[in-house]
Amino acid sequence: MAAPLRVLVTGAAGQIGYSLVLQIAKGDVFGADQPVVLVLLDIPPMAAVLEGVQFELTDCALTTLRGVEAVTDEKSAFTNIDYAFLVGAMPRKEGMERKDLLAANVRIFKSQGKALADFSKPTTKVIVVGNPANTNAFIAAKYAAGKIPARNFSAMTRLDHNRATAQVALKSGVTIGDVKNVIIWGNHSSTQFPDVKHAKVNKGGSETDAYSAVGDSAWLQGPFISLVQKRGAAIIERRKLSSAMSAAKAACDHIRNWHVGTPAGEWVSMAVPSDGSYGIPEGLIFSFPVTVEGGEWKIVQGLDLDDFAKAKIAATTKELEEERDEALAACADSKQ
Ligand code: NAX
Repeated sequence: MAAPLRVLVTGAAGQIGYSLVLQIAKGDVFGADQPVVLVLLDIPPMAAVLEGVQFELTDCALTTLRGVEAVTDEKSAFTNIDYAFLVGAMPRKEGMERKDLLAANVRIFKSQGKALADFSKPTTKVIVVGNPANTNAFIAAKYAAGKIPARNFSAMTRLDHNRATAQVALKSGVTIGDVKNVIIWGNHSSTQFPDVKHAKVNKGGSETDAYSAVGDSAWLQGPFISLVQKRGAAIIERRKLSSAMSAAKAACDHIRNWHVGTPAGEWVSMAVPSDGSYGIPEGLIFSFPVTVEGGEWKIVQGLDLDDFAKAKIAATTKELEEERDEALAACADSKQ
């Protein structure tokens, strides 16, 4: 059996963490033959809860789980890890302005970026789930630069990708496995652009495009887009809590594809540092269609974008540029 991978989950006392740690521990991400050591980080007031999660993981008696460490300091958390799931973030509190929320998160991700540089490996790979995920990933990458390449940083738009795939399957009357290559462009926010122009659906034994399979262009260009963009809010309204089970599953899908690759002819959506593809400013953490081989992602090139798509992509790019600039200003203000 391979040597264990050291996998960090931050915010591990939270609700996404509770679903996520089990999936990683039982082999859903790295495989049934790959042992893991889980490192759980949360803030000191959550130490007892974290210990409870640690106890439960031990009690799962999993053959793939070779150890669980529950910690509340960054040095212990980030030392020698192979993968980091950065889930913990400052939630929006009543009366908090967007700008205050961004500044609070910039402090967290600046500190964690430095901890990655100081204590992690040059090969460590990072997924940021905590919101604003794209911009938090941008800040963490900035402060880990020099030690860890920017391309090892990503933010999660896989939940949006999975939501879009599921809606196309439902509307086409096929199963999830029959739908591939939807795309989420841009930010993990309501400006994201869920695009099915290049998606393929296997219907009745033959492969067709999603527009033909769904048979309702007006729905795909209107209600479908808002449904995916606002799905998180719809879940909060009903559950009185934000998405957790589906978010944890998506984080596992994201890292599994990064670790083992994407199937031939298929891509997934990942927010990664732009290399200028599709005119997106270099360095912005932007959700693109990507394929993965040998642990390296590649942005899918050469997809045609019509004027509708270009306008949607421009809007989400503008939002990300604004967030990036506000975050950089907050970095300059913060002394830590
Ligand atoms: P919870 O509030 O249940 O848990 C968050 C945990 O993070 C708490 O235990 C908290 O103590 C901890 N935390 C706060 N600051 C920390 C720090 N500096 N270091 C370590 N831990 C810290 O939130 P949960 O529902 O689990 O959501 C976590 C994050 O995921 C939120 O920012 C949320 O907005 C974001 N989401 C992102 C999604 C995505 O698709 N990218 C979807 C789901 C989710 O909404």
